Amino acid sequence: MSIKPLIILPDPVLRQVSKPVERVDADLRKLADDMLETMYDAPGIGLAAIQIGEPRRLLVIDLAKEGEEPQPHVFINPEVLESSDQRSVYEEGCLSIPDYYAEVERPASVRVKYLDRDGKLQEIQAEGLMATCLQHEIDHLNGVLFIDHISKLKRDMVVRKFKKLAKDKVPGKMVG
Ligand code: GNR
Ligand code: NI
Repeated sequence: MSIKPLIILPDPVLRQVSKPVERVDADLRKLADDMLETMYDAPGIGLAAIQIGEPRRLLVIDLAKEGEEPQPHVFINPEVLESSDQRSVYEEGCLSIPDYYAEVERPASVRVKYLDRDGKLQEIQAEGLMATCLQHEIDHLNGVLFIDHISKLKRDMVVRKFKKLAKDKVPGKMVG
């Protein structure tokens, strides 16, 4: 297992649409394990493969609280089958947009079908934080970020800040 570097805004990789997983094999399970290790290290409660530069339709989630038994979930080729009309608002963050948080409104519950790490077809009726997190991660598979769900004014501010941070990090860009 290994911890992978995270892709950070405004890297255009985050806007790629990920490709369906064709085979749930040892290679895919290794990727899922690396994603879980990277997520626990960050730490975060979810991670999509594209956040470590792999454009495959795969995400991991663990909502266990600190001190609890880990509850790693692997979702392969997830598809939202049904969304509730009822909405809920959560303060979201993203490992690809460090230290920025904003309230996002989404369907309060979703029914999602997916393959598990054994390649077995599964369905989940998700509510609460699991519903929000699944939607946040599935958005990543489609090149969508949580800031796409906030006002354009706020989004433009965040993108500008991260563009400036990225520019300041380029070697050779000296002051003066
Ligand atoms: O760690 C994370 N926390 C979080 C909080 C509220 C809603 C969604 C999330 S997902 C985020 C990790 C991440 O960036 N996943 O893509
Ligand atoms: Ni995210």
